Amino acid sequence: EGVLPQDYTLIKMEALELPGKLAALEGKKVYLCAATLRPETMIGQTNYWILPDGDYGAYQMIDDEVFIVAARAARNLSFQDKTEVFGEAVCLLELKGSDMIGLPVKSPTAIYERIYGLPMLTILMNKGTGIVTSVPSDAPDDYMAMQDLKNKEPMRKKFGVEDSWIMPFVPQEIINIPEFGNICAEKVCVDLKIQSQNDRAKLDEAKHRTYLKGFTEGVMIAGPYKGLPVKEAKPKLREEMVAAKQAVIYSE
Ligand code: A2H
Repeated sequence: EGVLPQDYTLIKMEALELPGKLAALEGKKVYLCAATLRPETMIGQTNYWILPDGDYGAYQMIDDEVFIVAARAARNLSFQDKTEVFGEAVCLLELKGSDMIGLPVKSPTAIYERIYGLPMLTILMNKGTGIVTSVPSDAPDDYMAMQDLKNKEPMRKKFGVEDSWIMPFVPQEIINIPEFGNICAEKVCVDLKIQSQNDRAKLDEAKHRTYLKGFTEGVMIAGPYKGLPVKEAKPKLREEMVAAKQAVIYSE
């Protein structure tokens, strides 16, 4: 890490409405883009995360598309042939993360066809796009951030999160890991008695326990590659999403 560039898959989540400030983008195809290392888990998305105080922007990309990402990511994309002019990302609209709370999107391959933007306080604005897609079945950070919002009404109130954006959504069984069952993130968070999304040391341990095992021993139990090992399904799903223009490769 830090030596070789990280190769992410940018998942293009299509904005289904353009309320408030976003109305300025009316008539355009607008995508919120989330960087992931686990494209094979996208079937299990339940929501996406943004940092409420984070600075984001809507940037003009090629093919008449608009990407909502952090400025740093837009600049990187401009050097990866995703903008009209090399090295130049045109910002159409500046946004705060809070502008996206409750914004519905349709995200590729997800079982839930309409998912919502929710606050996560541990998002790093200098990694990926600053937008993270949430798969609480397989990502301990996503699982704990979801638990925090479901269990803490004051937190929902503080960020203006409506119950209908979170309560109906539950972790989906998408990958089996022999040692951890069908919802590995929940199992590991419970085993380690993790209390919240801010329990950094334990969450790092949980990630460590699940990340490698998911790849080496995980088997898909949902989606088109049901029955296939994760390490075989992963490149196939990534390539399919890229070919279908549902995702782009992004490195930083
Ligand atoms: B992963 P690495 Cl199912 N701030 O995607 C905080 N976290 C971020 C981020 C940001 N700005 N940008 C991306 N991420 C998350 C899926 C997933 C991820 C699963 C399981 C594990 C996992 C669904 N969330 O990551 O620091 C994204 O979450 C565990 C490593 O570059 C991205 O992949 O190694 C991962 O962190 C990138 O982490």
